[in-house]
Amino acid sequence: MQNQEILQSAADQARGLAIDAIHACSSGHLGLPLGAAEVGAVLFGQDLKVDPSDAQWINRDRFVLSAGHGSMFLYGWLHLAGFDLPIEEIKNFRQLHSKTPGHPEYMETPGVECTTGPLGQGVANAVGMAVAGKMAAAHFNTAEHEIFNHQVIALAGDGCLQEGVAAEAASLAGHLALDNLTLIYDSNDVTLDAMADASQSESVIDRFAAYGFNCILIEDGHDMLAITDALAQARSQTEKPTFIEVKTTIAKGIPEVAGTAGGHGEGGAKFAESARQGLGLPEETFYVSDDVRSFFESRKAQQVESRQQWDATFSAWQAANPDKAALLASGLNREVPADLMDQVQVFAEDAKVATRAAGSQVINDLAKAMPLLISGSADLHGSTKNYIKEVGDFTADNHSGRNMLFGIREHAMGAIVNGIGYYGIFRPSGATFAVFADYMRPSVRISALTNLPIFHIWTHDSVAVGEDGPTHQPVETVSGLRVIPNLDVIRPADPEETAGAFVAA
Ligand SMILES: Cc1ncc(C[n+]2csc(CCOP(=O)(O)OP(=O)(O)O)c2C)c(N)n1
Repeated sequence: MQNQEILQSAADQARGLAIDAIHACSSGHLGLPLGAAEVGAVLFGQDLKVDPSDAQWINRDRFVLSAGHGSMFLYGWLHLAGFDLPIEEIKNFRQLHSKTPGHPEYMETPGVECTTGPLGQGVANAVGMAVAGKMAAAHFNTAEHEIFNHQVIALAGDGCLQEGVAAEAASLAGHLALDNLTLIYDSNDVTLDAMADASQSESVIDRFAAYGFNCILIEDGHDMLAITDALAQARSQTEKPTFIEVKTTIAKGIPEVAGTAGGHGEGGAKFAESARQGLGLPEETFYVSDDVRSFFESRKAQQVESRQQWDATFSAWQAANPDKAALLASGLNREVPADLMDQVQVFAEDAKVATRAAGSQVINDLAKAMPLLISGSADLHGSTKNYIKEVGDFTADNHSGRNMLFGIREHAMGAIVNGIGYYGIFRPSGATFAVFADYMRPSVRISALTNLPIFHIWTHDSVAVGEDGPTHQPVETVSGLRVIPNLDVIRPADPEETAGAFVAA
């Protein structure tokens, strides 16, 4: 690797930024930004296909920091890579109204793809983005022009991978053979309270192999050549998602806490001065050297140039495919036909139709009016009745299918739907029985917090589900959903109201 020396300086300076930011506010998490600094250097200095001057470029690689507590990792690298995140924002880490909140928040910071912090969900968001990337390629690429061909890369720690939602999502990602997805596992043997072996003893990499991932183990996670090689292998995959286990030393750079649970949080910040000396950093805090700055400036110039080449392809594609171009623009602008209410079935006031049967008719009408509408179910399409007819299922072999078969994975369904929503072209939804909304509640909460253009369908909202018994009777469920801030909960009571509810959603 030609740039190894400069990337090593960048890694140590990124460590310095994390130490200084966390020291300044006396809170935050040092462990991941210091432990995974070389991963960051290779990703942002070499691997990621992004345009820092336009964080919304539609064919960018999506990078998801699933381990959101390590937010200074993301902020430090976005700053160095030349995104619109000036050093003042790094100095304002964790302050109210800064662009550098304690955990990454969607729409607050250029380059932050999604809100993370609740562990595990970011993995499922990344799976959703990878699904959306495949869908976008299937809907919009043509034999002449490839508009979408990016990767989705997520960084997760032990905490994320202990969470069930990550397991649910990874299992589906393997099944769907999402070869555009790479999951990097920051394997540092430490969680928060203790060493990871206090609460886990399975081989995580074997688990991911069983899910159907192409698995790579990097014994020394500070070896940038090994990281470069693994990421290149991931990019050339054409059959499976890739899982890269990177053995790192948590809080590397602060010898007093490195490699221990004491390195996870802000505890090491009290050793800031000696740590900075040990890393070869000058006394000046928030230091970035001229050579590191100019390395990233020239990298950004190259990235902008590649982006311009893509722009030329995109213009040619637009000219050759005006209908596709209009559809893409409508998806990106979250447009909904103004006359949508006129395009769905009208039900008589006294129509004797179950609300979910009415919903089935309406979602099929909506799907005709909105070609980017996606409908999924957690193995209950037969009961939730939200299957879109004649558009096929999204499978490993059919990326243009518009029905998602999530399997019995409600939490992942919510977070994958969020991932498709973050991606920003499709309008996805997921369905299950109302009583199981609680299985997906954490991702519903995030979807509300982030204003995502997605919706959830929860059927069988009645104590009258009768024979199924109390486990299936959603007595308190709707009240519980209504207390989630910014979540519109509509409870239609007849076919006419059902039509209105779907159109409103
Ligand atoms: C769902 C959820 N539960 C608990 C937490 C609190 N928490 C934040 S980080 C962490 C430990 C994570 O361990 P790991 O992923 O190994 O992170 P590392 O120590 O490597 O930084 C915990 C329990 C959380 N953010 N989300």
